Amino acid sequence: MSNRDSRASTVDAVIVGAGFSGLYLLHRLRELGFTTRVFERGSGVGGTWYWNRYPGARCDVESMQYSYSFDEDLQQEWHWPEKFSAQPDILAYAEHVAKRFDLTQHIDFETEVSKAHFDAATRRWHIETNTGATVETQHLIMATGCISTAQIPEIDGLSDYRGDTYHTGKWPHEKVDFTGQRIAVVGTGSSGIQAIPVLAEEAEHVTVFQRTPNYSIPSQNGPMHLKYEASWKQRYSDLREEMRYTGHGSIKDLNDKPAMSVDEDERQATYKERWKIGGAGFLTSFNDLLFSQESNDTASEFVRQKIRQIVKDPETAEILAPKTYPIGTKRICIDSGYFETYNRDNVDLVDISETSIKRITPTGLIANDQTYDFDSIVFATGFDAMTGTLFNVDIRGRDNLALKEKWYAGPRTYLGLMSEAFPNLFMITGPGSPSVKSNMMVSIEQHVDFVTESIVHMRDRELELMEPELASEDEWVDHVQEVANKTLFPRANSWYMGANIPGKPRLFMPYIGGVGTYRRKCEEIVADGYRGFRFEPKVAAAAAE
Ligand code: N01
Repeated sequence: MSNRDSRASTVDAVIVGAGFSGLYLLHRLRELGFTTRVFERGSGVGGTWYWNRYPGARCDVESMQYSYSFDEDLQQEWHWPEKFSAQPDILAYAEHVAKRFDLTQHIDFETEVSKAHFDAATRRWHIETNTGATVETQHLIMATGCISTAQIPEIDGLSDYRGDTYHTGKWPHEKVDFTGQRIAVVGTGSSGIQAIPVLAEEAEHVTVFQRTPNYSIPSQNGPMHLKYEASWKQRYSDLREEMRYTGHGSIKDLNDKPAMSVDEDERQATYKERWKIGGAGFLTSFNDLLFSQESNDTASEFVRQKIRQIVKDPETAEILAPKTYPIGTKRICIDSGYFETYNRDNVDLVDISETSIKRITPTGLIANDQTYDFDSIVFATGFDAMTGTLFNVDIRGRDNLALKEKWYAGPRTYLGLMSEAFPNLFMITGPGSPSVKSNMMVSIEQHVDFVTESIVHMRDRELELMEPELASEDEWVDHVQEVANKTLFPRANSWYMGANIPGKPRLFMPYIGGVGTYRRKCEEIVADGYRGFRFEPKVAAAAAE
């Protein structure tokens, strides 16, 4: 297909987003001979890694496991410089993939899809963008990511502030120089925890405003060991296959014992060893940390003790030590020298758990009845996760039903892939799938393969529409909650629960039953003739029957 054809106004599939989901989708669909349009709001590929350019941004899944598996040459040839990759290296990888598979020329950059309406008469989706482009498509695939709508809280006075403001998830492309500046950081989730140590190295003074403390485990990051890299590359295809059927889509050493089945000495020794290794594997120190409060308490206390040992000022250490929710039920953070940063003379911590920020002033902010002046404010305040980006597009299915309306009490999907009344609308890593509770690369590849194989299934059988049965969707929605309710996750006010966005329904959005379990379910459903989905033949083919 020529470059001009890819600007066609009628295509087989529209893909929204050119992150890792969109790129792989584009590659597969083009390989299979489908016509496509890809719309991307950024000026380049990479999705999350295009936007989150804040200082210290890094992936907390190991580099050898956070990459595509679909091309053997690609995975053999690519070299990751560090055990955990920094944002610029991951973005360079996304750009390399786009170039290597000749994808970039087929993407409309700086173009946001504003409307997507299903027309029952033509059985096509009608797409409109902010640039005025309109397209008719049979299939619409939302590859828009789960954490892509950045949130700056509505604080009084924000528009009057005369200094510079930043959000970690929408960081400028050019280097921001904080040298000599007094800066505020609001938010201590994964992004804040990664950015604060780096900002503290550069700025004259950093004041951190913390609403809820977070559990964080050191990454113990370092240069990639060439022997380690070679050991992965020798067995890459076997290891990738193993990853696909694990609990979280990555190979971690799960200790298959409950925490309380061993004595105190063994428990402490296990946590110490895991802390030394670093990374999210701390949560697999025992097999019941996310199910048993008693077991979880032992891990939570271990981390609190570590914080008390690292942070020299006991009052600061106590503010940093999380006590109101079980470890792991808000996304575990992985850091490089986070708690140590509070031993620096140029870093202060302000506890706003009881009071919140009262207002922003032209020169700073007021919190706890104290006035602070800042040259810049960095918001590390998170995202309207999983549904926010989908709702930013006016998506309407059968009978003009808005997705937002259908999901007013929480997302309703079958397998996190489709929603009834929205034929041929697919979501990559949508709510109700393992998505953010997994190694995203593994879940992305699985969903892209599922979607492209479904589209081929339809083409081969002259089917025109695919849609979940309402009963299957209802059953799946209940199942997602049932599985989550057996865990400790609902006990935290996390973005997994929608708790960070005022007015958002409170329910656990991802599927926590495990990446392998989920994958097997999908395989069984396909083997059983796409159980729970219904298809409609092409109108002409139907009439001929
Ligand atoms: O966002 P968050 P994030 N006043 O929502 C606080 C992925 N990620 O960007 O906890 C004051 O976790 C809020 O406080 P509270 C990863 O999946 C991955 O850090 O709601 N504070 C919290 O402290 C991650 O989970 C990587 O009480 C306010 C913070 O802002 C997800 O992205 C790196 C506030 C937001 O934390 C999101 O992480 C980075 C207010 N009005 C991100 N509103 C890696 O791979 C919010 N906060 C390593």
